[in-house]
Amino acid sequence: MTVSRSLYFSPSLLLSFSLSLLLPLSASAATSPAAPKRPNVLFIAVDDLRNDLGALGAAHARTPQLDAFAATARIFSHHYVQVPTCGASRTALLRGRYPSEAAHVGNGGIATTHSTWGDANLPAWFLRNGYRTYALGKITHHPGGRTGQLWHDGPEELPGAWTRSWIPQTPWNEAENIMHGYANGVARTPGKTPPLEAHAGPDSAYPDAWIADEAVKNLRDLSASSEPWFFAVGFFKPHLPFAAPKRYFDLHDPEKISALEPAAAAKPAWPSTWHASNEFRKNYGHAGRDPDTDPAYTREVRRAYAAAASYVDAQIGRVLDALKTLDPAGNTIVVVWSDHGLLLGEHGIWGKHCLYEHSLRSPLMIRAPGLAQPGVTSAALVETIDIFPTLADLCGLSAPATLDGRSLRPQLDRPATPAAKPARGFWTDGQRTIRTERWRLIAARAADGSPQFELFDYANDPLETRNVASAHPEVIRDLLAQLAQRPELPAQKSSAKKKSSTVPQP
Ligand SMILES: [Ca+2]
Repeated sequence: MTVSRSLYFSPSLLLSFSLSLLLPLSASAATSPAAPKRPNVLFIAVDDLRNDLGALGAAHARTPQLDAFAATARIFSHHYVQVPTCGASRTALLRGRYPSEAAHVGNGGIATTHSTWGDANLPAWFLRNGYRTYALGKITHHPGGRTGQLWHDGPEELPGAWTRSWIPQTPWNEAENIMHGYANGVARTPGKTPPLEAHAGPDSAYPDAWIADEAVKNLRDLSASSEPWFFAVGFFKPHLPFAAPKRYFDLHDPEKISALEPAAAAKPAWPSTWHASNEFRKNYGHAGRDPDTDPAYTREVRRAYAAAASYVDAQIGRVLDALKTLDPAGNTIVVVWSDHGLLLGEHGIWGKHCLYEHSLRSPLMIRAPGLAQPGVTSAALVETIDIFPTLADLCGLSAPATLDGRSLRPQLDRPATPAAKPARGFWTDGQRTIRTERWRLIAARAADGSPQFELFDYANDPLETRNVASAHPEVIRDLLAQLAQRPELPAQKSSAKKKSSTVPQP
């Protein structure tokens, strides 16, 4: 079945809308019934969710709500983020651009560089185009969008972009505590509290149920609005600590958590960009246990992550159910996105902060009114920077000339449409990667400053167990030439390989 793109936001309707803007106010009001309201957008951000969804083929996952949503949406099985850490990935999302300075690969990229952006960022762009823009929960690096003490007050992280940016009042009180919270308002004690928690209590024992409550309440208010709205709702799980009500753990039998292939779990034997998993190992207390050497603990950690994913799935489902009631015709554009993936023992890494496949690949699903072939997966390589131009396109807005991404309308119209470009990723120390359908090149510098390459051939090695750089110099030349089309970021020393107590945060 082919559905005309006119079912999205038709150019003719857009023209009549634009003309109405040129009319005097009274005349405009008189003709307003003919002026279409632009589509609303519900943007759901999930934190640290890798492609472990049933709808993405993860047999062990228990994610019924997102799977049901996927059946109504375009599923992008090969979506790649630009930077594998929370704040920097969200910087790329909101700018719609690859990192172009060193600050853009750190978590402070929005706060320290937004003054040069103007309104060329996703929420400001929608605001300027007549939308009300809302950010609830974790949308930028600081949940609630404040950068002061405990992220409670102080300067806005992204001024002039949001009609409102906030977190609900909860037992965790401060934004920094809600980000890493345990059950019933307990805050993390860095380096001491555990990475896992199963609490025999209701969903509201953890923050995401509060986010869902607040989202549902505000969706009701927004649905009565005469202005179009862009509502970004940011959930916290399955980010560390892997914590959820016990009933979500009960969905996952630890005996059925499969072990990784030994070659996939091995620390790279070649000169590599491996790191020491400091966020996992140093920010939490493990009571002497190590998932690299203790198979029972490996299963516990992987099970807890799956449980946290099931918990956030249930909370997202509540928001999607409310939207279904409020907008039964499905006129709202809905995006589900995660800011990056996570390695759960692959390459001997427990975390993100690297340029391997599972760190950069994360869920992206888009539902638009009139979507052709809902539930069909697009395997095209797409990137987080594509979301801004896609939403502008679907809503009939022009897009800033500065955007690096491409609208995904071709893949929404026809899921078999191939990728428009490779996927690029960036990390500290000047590390860069490029992913094509067959290859991934990670370009870095060795300790002595010489170039260091990791090349993976997914056609023959989907688990990234062999670095074949020395066998394919011509492939490296070609991929480096493509990488060179983007500016190289100045090397910025990462703490990831050091024993410092300074640990990359989310
Ligand atoms: Ca994250």
